[in-house]
Amino acid sequence: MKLTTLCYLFRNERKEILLGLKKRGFGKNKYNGFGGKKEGNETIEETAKREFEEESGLKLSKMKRVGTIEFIYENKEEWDNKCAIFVSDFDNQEIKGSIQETEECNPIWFQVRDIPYSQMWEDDSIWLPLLIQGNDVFYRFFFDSNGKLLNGGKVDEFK
Ligand code: 6U4
Repeated sequence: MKLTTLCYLFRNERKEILLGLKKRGFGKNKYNGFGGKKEGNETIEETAKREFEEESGLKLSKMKRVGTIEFIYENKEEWDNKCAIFVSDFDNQEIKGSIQETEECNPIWFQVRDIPYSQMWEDDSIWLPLLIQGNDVFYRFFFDSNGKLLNGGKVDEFK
């Protein structure tokens, strides 16, 4: 299964979150954190930083690993991915670059209380609120081949 990353950037004492509206590829027209596939022999943290910069324009110096989520798709093995989840805080680190819309993604700050869950992957409303409260997230979710959530739950073996 391919290894992927997702990173969520917060600011203003975690009252605001940066989300990207994906404009193409997997998850098109959905808001999500920033991330993608591990390449070559980079570490998973290097992947997370590279993908964050490619999709948002921001080069972060600090990210914290907070969990692992497996996304499994019925009859679409090529979509399956094991995703390393990271968080980062805008206010207490050196950040290079500036937020930029790219061909791939449009980054937008949201108030945490206004996160657009109806325009996100269905699983996000289950675990993102817990992540925002400072919890680790170790989950596995199963989807049909249209990306509809079938079932899933916590997985302790990832810890
Ligand atoms: P690159 O490597 O930039 O081409 P991309 O086309 O964005 O990657 P892919 O297929 O490499 O996507 O990786 C899938 C991305 O989508 C990862 O960041 C994880 C995320 N993802 C997949 N299923 C998800 C789901 N059900 N809920 C969610 N994120 C999901 O929140």
